[in-house]
Amino acid sequence: MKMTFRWFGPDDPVTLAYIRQIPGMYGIVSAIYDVPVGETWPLAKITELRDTVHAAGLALDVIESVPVHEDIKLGKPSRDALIANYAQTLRHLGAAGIKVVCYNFMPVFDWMRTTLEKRLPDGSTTLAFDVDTVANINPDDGIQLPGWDTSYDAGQLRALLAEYASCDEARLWENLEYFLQRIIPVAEEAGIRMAIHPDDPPRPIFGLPRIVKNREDLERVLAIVDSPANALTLCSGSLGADTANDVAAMVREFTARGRIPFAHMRNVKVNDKGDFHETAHRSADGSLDMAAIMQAYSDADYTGYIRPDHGRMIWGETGKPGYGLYDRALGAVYLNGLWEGIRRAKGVA
Ligand code: DNO
Repeated sequence: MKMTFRWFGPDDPVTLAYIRQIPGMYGIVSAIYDVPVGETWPLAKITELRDTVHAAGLALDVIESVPVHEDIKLGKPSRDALIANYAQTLRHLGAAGIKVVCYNFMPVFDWMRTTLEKRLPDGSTTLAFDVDTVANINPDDGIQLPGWDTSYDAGQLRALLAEYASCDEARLWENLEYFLQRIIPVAEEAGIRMAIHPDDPPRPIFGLPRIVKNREDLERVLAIVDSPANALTLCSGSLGADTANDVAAMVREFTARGRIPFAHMRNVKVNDKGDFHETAHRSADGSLDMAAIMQAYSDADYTGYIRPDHGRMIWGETGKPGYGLYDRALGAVYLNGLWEGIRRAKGVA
């Protein structure tokens, strides 16, 4: 297992020097943030990022994310040119030594929360999602929710949602198939494993289709192209926000098939309705048995990348919600501790 940490580039107040001081830290997960979605990432920008990370004593093997343009998800005629750009980005990433590319296929919204500052009894704040709040929003009136960054204004958002009116789940699956059939051969040649991130939360929102929500969906994605390069970012917190999902069982199944190059570890407190908030990583703090999930990775002798996903805001830290230093660092140390204990008990560390 290789422990990694997300870094948002030179403007991130969480510096590479701080990240390196977290015990057991192998590398960074990052991206190029100043190239518009749909354009090719220049090789020079990628090698500069890699060299910066390496100079700080950390590896850069994983990119999160190379975003997929909405026209590709919608299957518009412009998709071929956009897929060609995406393919070229993968070639550049491969040339720079990148091994894994995380991406998602969620229409319009990436992850979505209804509040970024739910206060927990211990005084910390955290991200939360409330099913009724979202159900009561009429997207035509504009969506004022904090849980997503976007460059769309209200009018553009309305237009985009209107385009998705004719894109149901079946169509979205077709468009994912079209994308993967063209991208996976390029990834194979570039030495890259594409790792799809599940939908977060794992449910339709605002009438938009969502197709990566559970075990069956993951299985179906992998079947589109049966190649190690067509793989998963197994996100415990996203999948675990549906109590019907057994995350440890998914880890067992898909590691056995060699299809999890990258894992996000996050705990959530969830109810059967689908409301949830993010908690500290420890099993006792949330609904997910994090120890059982790490045990599943250990039983597979997992050698892929893991990162602590979001953390709470603690100790007065301010900044990008979910992405402060302190609670994510505690998460990394907790996960490393679990791993050491589990490996020792097995007699392999
Ligand atoms: C949220 C992240 C997601 C993730 C993308 C992957 O914090 O887990 O934004 O990076 O969905 O494409």
